[in-house]
Amino acid sequence: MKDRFHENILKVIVVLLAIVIGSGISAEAASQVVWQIGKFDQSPEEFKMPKRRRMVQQPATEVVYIVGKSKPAEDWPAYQPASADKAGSPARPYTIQFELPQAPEGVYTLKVGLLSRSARVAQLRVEINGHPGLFYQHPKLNYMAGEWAGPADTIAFDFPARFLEKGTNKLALSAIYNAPPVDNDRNAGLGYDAIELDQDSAGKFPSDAVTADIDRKSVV
Ligand SMILES: [Ca+2]
Repeated sequence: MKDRFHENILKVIVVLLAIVIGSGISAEAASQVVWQIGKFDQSPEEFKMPKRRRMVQQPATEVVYIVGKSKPAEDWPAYQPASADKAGSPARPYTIQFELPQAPEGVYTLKVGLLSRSARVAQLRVEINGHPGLFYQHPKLNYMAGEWAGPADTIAFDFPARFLEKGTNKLALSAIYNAPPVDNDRNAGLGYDAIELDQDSAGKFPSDAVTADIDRKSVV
């Protein structure tokens, strides 16, 4: 009888161990954050604000944000003017530079939280180490109170590990607005809420899905 009791206890321990190990494996397979810039809170307050705290065109300076060194409040502007803001001037990309200590593997997901205060909604151009894609926003009204409340959208897409490399990587974001400029409305551009790169190291990316995925939303 006593032996059977011990046997049952042993069975329970084995089952519990299996559950713990199983949950550990599934946790490892889940997506992990590689880096995040800002917070997804439908506000650009953590970023570098233009003068008078309005979402207006900022001086055209080169933006290179180095993950691990740069600070959102000092190095990433809350707003990015679109290409047509100034009579069709070319888009100035904001670049994120980051290091990968290991060879990239699996599937990566980029999430870009955007805010807009203009009816002229800019498109987001993303270039990952030279691989371009163009994404259209579908802003939803944001009813959060505050000076910056406005339509918001988060663009998220997967891309394969082969877009990245061990060592230094560059990801460039641009605001594109191709309609003719209108004198009384120069506010087409992107407001940033947060940007995040995730990795699912166990994920598999279908070999023909990149083009399909990016083409669905882009005209590069
Ligand atoms: Ca934010």
